[in-house]
Amino acid sequence: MSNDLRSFHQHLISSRKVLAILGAGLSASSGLSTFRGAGGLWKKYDAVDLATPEAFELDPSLVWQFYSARRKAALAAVPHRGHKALAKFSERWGNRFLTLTQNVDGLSERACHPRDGIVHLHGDLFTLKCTNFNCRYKESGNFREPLTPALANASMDDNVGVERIPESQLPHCPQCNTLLRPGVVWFGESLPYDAIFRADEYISAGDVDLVLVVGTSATVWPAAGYIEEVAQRGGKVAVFNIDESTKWPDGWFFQGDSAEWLPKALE
Ligand code: BJW
Repeated sequence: MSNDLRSFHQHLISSRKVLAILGAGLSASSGLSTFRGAGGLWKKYDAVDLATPEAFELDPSLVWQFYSARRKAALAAVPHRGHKALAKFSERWGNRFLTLTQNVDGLSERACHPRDGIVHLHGDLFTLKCTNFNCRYKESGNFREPLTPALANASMDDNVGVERIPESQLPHCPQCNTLLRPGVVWFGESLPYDAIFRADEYISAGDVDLVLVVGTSATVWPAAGYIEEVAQRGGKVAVFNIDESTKWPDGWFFQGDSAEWLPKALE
């Protein structure tokens, strides 16, 4: 794989359409943890193990503290030059650029990424959903901190412990008083229908000539599948990642911090 910016730029400017797939590594330089590898632990728990319906069912207190700590960390974080470069590129390219983000931290929005140019595959931290299937209450853009007084101590700090919070003191639905959950997509759950629809519609036209793969281990489906799909249809792949160990389809590999590389690549 090449790290030649000149040949990358030549391909970029001649591309009919461009896709970006974003992962947790994009926000690492804003101080947010990744899921796997060195950044993937919260206290003594594996972050991936907490992102499941089973974990929430078993211990909603633990999982709510994990998500509360991440809401706080995301609110305190600031989007960096990489988020901004993607946002500006989206403004310039309009409907010839689509970003599929796996991130739930809201940093792309805070970098002024055009709303119709970004699709949230895995939901977001600031949406709450009722766990009562018959209720269907959903609240977006809830930045209240803490969500309940009992969650005030939830923290990313390893030295701050995890408390056993009674279920009655966790967030509850204002309509039916059932337990609320974070509006994110956990393993085994379907992605939002409109997100899948937009991704499929954009890619299946067959004219995506380039996919930017930013800060993701590309281990989670269907997000990882979109990279392969573009490559199979003849599009090139440009990877922005600090770790070179993953095998990628042929294209460009810009090793290092995506906050450093993206402005050079896209501005
Ligand atoms: C840097 C950096 C810097 C660090 N600069 N880089 C087909 C085949 C096999 C399995 C499946 C399949 N289809 C579906 C499945 C099952 C499952 C799945 O994919 N399993 C795999 C583990 C195999 N998928 C699902 O269940 C999905 N649902 C679904 O498909 O429904 C239908 C269905 C269900 C079941 C069976 C079949 C069909 C849902 C997936 C939901 C994922 N949810 C999470 C949690 C979201 C909420 C939250 O944030 O808490 O999403 S899990 C977690 O992983 C999170 C992330 O978005 C996602 C991806 O992680 P990401 O972003 O790549 O982070 P990391 O940590 O893995 O990587 C960071 C990278 O950054 C690293 O490479 C670093 O090197 C790099 N980096 N600093 C640049 N400064």
